[in-house]
Amino acid sequence: MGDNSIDDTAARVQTLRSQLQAASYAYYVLDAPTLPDEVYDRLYRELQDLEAAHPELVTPDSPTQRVGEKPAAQFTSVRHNIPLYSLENAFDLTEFRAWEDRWRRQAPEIGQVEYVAELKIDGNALALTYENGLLVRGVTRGDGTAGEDITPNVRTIRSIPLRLAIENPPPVVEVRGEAFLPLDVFEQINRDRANHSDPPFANPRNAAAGTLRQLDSRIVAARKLDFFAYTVYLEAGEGESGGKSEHENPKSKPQNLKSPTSQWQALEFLKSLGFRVNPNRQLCQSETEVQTYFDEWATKRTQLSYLTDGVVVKLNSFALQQRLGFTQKFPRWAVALKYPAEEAPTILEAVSFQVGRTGAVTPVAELRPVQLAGTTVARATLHNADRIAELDIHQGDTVIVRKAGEIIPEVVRVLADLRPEDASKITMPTDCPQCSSALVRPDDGAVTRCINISCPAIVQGAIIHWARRDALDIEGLGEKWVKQLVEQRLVQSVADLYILSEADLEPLDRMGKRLAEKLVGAIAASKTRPWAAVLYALGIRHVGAVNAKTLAQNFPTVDALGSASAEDIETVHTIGPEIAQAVYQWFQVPANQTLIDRLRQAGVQLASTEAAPATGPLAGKTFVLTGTLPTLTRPEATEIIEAAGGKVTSSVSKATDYLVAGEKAGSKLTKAEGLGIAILTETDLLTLVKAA
Ligand code: 3BA
Repeated sequence: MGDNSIDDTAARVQTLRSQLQAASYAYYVLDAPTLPDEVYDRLYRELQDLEAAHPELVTPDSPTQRVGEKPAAQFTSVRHNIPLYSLENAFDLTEFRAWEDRWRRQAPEIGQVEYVAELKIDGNALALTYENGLLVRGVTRGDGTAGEDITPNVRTIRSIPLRLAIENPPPVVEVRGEAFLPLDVFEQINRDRANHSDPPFANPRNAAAGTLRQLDSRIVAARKLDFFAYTVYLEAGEGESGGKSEHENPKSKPQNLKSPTSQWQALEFLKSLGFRVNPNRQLCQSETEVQTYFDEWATKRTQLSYLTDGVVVKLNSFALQQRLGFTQKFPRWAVALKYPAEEAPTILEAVSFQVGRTGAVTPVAELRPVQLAGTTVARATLHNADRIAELDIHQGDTVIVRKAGEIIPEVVRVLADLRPEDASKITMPTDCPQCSSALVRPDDGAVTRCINISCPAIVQGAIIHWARRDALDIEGLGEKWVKQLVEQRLVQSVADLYILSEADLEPLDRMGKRLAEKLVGAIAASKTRPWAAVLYALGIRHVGAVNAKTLAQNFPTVDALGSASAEDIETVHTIGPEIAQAVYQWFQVPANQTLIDRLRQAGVQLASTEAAPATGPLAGKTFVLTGTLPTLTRPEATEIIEAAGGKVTSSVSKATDYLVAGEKAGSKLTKAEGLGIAILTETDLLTLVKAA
C-alpha cells in the first residue's frame, strides 16, 4: 500500500468517526436521532474494519472504544482533588426556610438572590476527568474524599462524551453528575434476574451502583446506564478546593473560553461540552418560585423515565457560593428538598409462599389494601427467608410498605410495638406449598427452593415461560389452561405439549372444540420458532433472551452447545463464566437430555436454519472461532464469514479449513495445530474476505 492510500484510509477513519460521533450525540444526548440504525451500524462496521486492518489508527475517543473490556481484577481507589460534598436535606418547606435563614444570618449583606432548581436524580455521583479534552478517568463518589476508578465502565455510558465537544479545551476539566438507570432498563434487568432466580435489585439506584461496580465492563455496556451532568471544574488541579479554581487563574485558560460564573451558565456550558444536562431545571427569583417548582414536579416527576427523589436548590452566583463556602460536610449554598418517600402503614393479614418456575420460593405479604403512589397495594414481597427473620414479622403486624417508581411493593419495616398479643411468628415453610416435597436452601444462597422437577408449580411456570411471546410464542396458552393441563397430568414437561390432541384438550373446563383446535394449531406452529427462542424457552439459569441469541449464533445446533465445555462457551463475547457454567451443567442433567431428545422428535427447531449462500469468496470453507478476537465479537465474525459464503462450526475436526484464533485460545488451537489446519488472526480473516 502506498502512502496515499494510507492517508486516504486515515481520512476515511476520521470522517466515519465524526459522523458516528455526531449521530451518537444526537441519539443519546439530544434524544433526537439523525441516522437510521442500519446506516449507523453500517458506518460503525466500516470503521471497525478499517481499525482492525490499521490498528495504528485506533484512538481512545473512537466510537468503537466503548464496548467494554475483559474483567478487571479489582478497582483502585483514587483520591478526589476536590472532595464531593454531601447535600443537606430539607424534608419540607419549613426546613427549606430554616436553611435559607441560616445562610442569611451568616451573610447578612446578601440581598435578593437567584436560585437554580434542578431535579435530584436518584442515581450515583461520578467524577469524570478530561485531559486535553480526552476522557481519562471516571471515579465513583465513594466517601466523598476518595472513590473507585471505574473508567472502563464509564466509557460504556453513551451519553458521556469520550472527547469534549469544544476546540482548545483547558488541559484538565472535571465534570460531575449523576449516573442512573432508566426505569425501563431497571425493570428489564429485574425481570431477567427473576427469570434466573437472581434476587432483584431493590431500586434503580442500587442497580446502577451494582452495575458501575461490575468488574466486567462488557456487562456494564449491556446495561444502558445514562448520565446527567451538573458540575464542571476547569483546570481542576492538584490541591485546589471546591469552586475556587475557575476564578483564580484566568490567564492560563485559552482566550476563547468564557468560564461560567453561575450554576445556570455552568449547566449551559456542560451542554456545549457535549453532556446531557437535565432539561427540567429552572431559575427561581424567590422562595415562592422554588416552592412552585417543587410542587409542580411532585406530580410531573412520576411521568419521567428515571427516578428523582427531590429537588436540588443552589445559589446561582458562583461569587455568592464562594462567599458562603462549606461546612465540614455540605456546601452552605445548596440544599436537597426531598419528596416524601412513598411509604404507608397497613396490616399484614397473611403470608403466602409462591413457587416460581425455577423452584424459588418467595414469601408474599397479603395486606389490608392501602393507597400508595396512586395505586392500591394488597400484596408486597418479603423477598426471602433471611428477610422474614430480619423483620421478625408476625401475622397481624402493622407494617410499612413502600413503592417507588414501578418497583414491586415491599415490606420495609414492622412496627413491633403495635403487635397484637399472641400473634404468631411467620417462618419459611420446610415443605413445598405445592407438592409437599422438602425444600432446600444452599448454605451460600438466600433462595429457598423446591427441587422436585415434577412440582406442579415448577412445571406450570416452565410451560408459561415456554409459551411466552419472545420464547415459543404459543398464542392462547395462558395460565388457566396450563393450570388445568398440569393438574390433570396431561402435561408434565414442555415436550408433552407436542403430543396433545384436540380430544385431550376438549374436555377441559371452558375449552370446547373450537379453542382446542386453535390451541393444537398454535402449538404446532411453535415448531418453526428459531433455535435461539427455543434455547431461551428452556429456562436455563442466566440465559435470558439476549444471551440465548448470542449462544445460538455461536452454537448453531443443540448438539454443538450440548457437547461444548464450559470453557468453550465462555469464549463467546458477553458470555461470562457464571452463564457458561450454568449452560454446561444444564446439559449434563440426564432429564434435560431426555427433554432435548423428545423435543427433537416433536420437530422443534434445535438448529439455526439460515443457509449460507453458496457463493462468495469463502464459499465451501469451514471456519472455527476460538479465543477473544481483538475487535470483532463472535456473532460479528460469524456474520462476516457467513456473508462471504463460509460456514462456522463450533468444534475443530478434519473438515475444518481455518481456525480463527484470538487471545486466550485454548484446546481448539492445540487441536487445529495438531491437524495442520491453517490458523488465522482476525486481520488475516478480514484480509481473506477482502482479497478474494
Ligand atoms: N446536584 C446531586 N451535590 C448536586 C455540587 C453539589 C451537588 C449533589 C448533587 C454538592 C442530583 C452530592 C454528591 C456530589 C457532586 C458532590 C444534583 C444532584 N449538586 N442535581 C451542590 O441530581 N442527584 N450530590 N456530586 N459533588
